[in-house]
Amino acid sequence: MNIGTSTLLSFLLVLLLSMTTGCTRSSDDPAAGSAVTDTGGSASGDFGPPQGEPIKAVLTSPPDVPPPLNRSHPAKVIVELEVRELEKEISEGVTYTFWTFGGTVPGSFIRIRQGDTVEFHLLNHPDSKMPHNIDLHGVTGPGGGASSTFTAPGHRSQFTFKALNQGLFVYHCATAPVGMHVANGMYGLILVEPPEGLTPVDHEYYVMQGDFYTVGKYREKGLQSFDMQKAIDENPTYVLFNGSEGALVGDKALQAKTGETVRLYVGNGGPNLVSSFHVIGEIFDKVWFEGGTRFQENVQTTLIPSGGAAIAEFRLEVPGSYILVDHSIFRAFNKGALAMLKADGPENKLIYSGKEVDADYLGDKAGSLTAVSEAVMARAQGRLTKEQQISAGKAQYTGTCSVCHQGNGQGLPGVFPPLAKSDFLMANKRRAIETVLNGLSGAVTVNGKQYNSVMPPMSQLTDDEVANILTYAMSSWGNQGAAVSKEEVTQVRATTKRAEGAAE
Ligand code: HEC
Ligand SMILES: [Cu+2]
Repeated sequence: MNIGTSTLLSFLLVLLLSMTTGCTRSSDDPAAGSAVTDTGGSASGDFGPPQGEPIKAVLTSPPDVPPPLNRSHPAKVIVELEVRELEKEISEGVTYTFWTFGGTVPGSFIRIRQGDTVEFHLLNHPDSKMPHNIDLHGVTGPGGGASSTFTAPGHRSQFTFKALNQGLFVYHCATAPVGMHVANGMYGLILVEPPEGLTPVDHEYYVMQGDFYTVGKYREKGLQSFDMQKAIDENPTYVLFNGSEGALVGDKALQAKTGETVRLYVGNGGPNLVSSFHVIGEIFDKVWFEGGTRFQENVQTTLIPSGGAAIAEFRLEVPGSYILVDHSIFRAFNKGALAMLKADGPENKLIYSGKEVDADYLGDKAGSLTAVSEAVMARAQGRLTKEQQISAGKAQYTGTCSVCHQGNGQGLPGVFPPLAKSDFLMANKRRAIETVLNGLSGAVTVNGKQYNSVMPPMSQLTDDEVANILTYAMSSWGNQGAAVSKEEVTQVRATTKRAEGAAE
């Protein structure tokens, strides 16, 4: 067969296929929605005019999801979403002015049914500085609502759409500069349930990833402003679930019991990064990839594009802490893309022998970082005490230094030198700072014993963090040293060269 015939044949095939789908998906046929197409997926469709009294949509803040609709007919649904520009915590002791849909990042979760007619009201709080609008990916029509919803501060706007397609959709602000509005947290999820609803599960949670760009480096304290150049370069300072580092860890972790099934509605607001979404220690029994109609089974990591979503379902067999990460793993451990799901219940040693994942994976995120922010506040007010530095340093020593030098500072014989009663550490403060910032290699003698190994540079830590960690180490386990100040660390950083490949 020559090229000409095969091209012609495939052209005819495509024509034939589009004619068939054209019939089953005819939008003015009320039965179209229930028609099963040969793709195995659902049809888009109009289920006729709304029935009954208008319903006000229940909106929830993350990680909560509105309850299932359990409705068997299309309705008129009223959604009211208010934009607020709010200064909130992005990490312990770090704040950022977020632009939000409903006061949270991600914005309020919206849940409707395929075929519903949605009367959408966008309100922009009078305290806002910026105009905003909304583009809902679940809307059929140019701009997804954006052109009808441009709303100045103190104003409101309204438009109506019919939800023709089922699925899990992202919504976001699309006001220029679009990237900046999205980077400031203006996104959320809208679930369009299939007509028959979704299978009941024990827990439904709302988790959404986003990348953030601040002028200061990761965990640099205080109010941080948006860095346009970093955003253009796609070089985020933070990659986060639910808008702040630690939004879903410790006592804010997602909760479930063994034997229960969890359904995660996971979105990615971007603006730039694609997420490799993974739950450490779990396998997704089902993933409705890209938020669409069909599911894949037995998935380890699912890709969630910027401006996309996925539904992940799994049953919990073994109790413990499960860590949600973007498996582009530096984002999890150095930019904040880490959340937690805690499963309570009896051990199941046949499936897993036990041992907590916390210490292995969480590091300083396992504990509370309250002491850290207290120290930062105290320093800002010029009343930082050595005791506050020690408490803050202890929290940060855990997970940063303790993997090698051990929690009790004893090190490991022949491998990692001790910090406890270390003559090397205590002899020279400047050298101790240099060791942390720039690493140490070659033969060293500590308390009469020789070590010849490599300590990696830790210049990714802020000056505050280095000062607090060293103050803690030099005042613990029998050591009696003076406090190390942030200024001393700044001075050493300025006057020494970073090791090759180390963070700035
Ligand atoms: C990956 C393992 C590792 C980590 C993490 C690590 N160190 Fe080290 N550290 C070493 C090794 C190995 C040496 C010895 C290097 C050599 O032999 O030249 C060392 C040496 C030192 C020394 C000098 C020797 C002594 O015992 O007094 C100090 C001080 C020190 N580390 C402090 C820290 C602090 C503070 C942290 C956390 C910010 C830290 N280290 C994190 C492996 C590590
Ligand atoms: Cu906006």
